[in-house]
Amino acid sequence: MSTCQTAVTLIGAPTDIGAGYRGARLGPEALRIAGLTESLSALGLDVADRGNLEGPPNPWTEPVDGYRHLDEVVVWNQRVMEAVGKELRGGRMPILLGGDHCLGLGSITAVARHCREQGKKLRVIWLDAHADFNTHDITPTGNMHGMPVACLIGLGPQSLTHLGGSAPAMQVDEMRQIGTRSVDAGEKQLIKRHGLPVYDMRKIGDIGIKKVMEHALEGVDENTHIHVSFDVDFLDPSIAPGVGTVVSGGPNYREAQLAMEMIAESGRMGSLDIVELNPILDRDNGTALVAIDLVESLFGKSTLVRE
Ligand code: Z70
Ligand code: MN
Ligand code: MN
Ligand code: MN
Repeated sequence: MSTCQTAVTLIGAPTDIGAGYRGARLGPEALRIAGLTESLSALGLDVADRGNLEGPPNPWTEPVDGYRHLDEVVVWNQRVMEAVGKELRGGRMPILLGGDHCLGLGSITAVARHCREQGKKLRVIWLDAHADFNTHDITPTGNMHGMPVACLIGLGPQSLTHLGGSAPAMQVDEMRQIGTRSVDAGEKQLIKRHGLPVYDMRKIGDIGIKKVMEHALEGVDENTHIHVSFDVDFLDPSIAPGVGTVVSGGPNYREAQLAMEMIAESGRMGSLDIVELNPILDRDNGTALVAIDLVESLFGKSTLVRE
């Protein structure tokens, strides 16, 4: 086993408050029904399922000043931050079951604070078709699942950038984005201006997933906490159609699996989000099953014949 903790806690956050489509609120149940607890238990992990958090319903209203559902997004993220922080303080590895990706803000804010308190280095591995680096003045949609990375580095409304008390929660050089292939025009400029480390699909095509992951994990040592934020739309739609926004040209099964295996081999994963699964758009819960297979790889299930 190459993980640093064997006690993990599932935290459901059944909301699509930040998304452009409804259905991600069903993600936690879809993952449970597909057997997430059983799969992780079979790998020898001590799994606790805390059930689902509660939060405001999705009013499904139009954006105001470039933010859709800002007040509700703040409440959901506060609850996620508290729940994730509690597990970290208790020495267990939190696994956030989204819900849409706006919740990565609350999750990572808690993780970042924990790292500062423990004197640990933080590395966030953001697996996603999207950069989620929009701000209210450049967003084409107002959907807040397109903004958590910007908020984490201090670009956004005070209520979100200061969720954990101080801003920013993290520095841009603590982030590595993998699999990026759908970025808005203004977002591209902002990525450039802030030097956000992005390994897009072109890079994966150029040098391969193995080298990309070697680069992304460079500098990780025994004092590093890796947070993996796994947006299921990272995967190519041919293997994972059950997400709100499919984007063609993503990692295939084996590329994704190798990425997960390499993270597992680092032995430093300390927290995880599984977000944007949308069973309404899925077939036979197949995307949840694929996501779980890949999460098994994150926790050390290996394809090596001789280990
Ligand atoms: C677009 C926006 C998005 C999904 C994030 C898309 C954002 N850049 N979509 N996650 N599924 O609206 O900001
Ligand atoms: Mn995302
Ligand atoms: Mn995405
Ligand atoms: Mn399985």
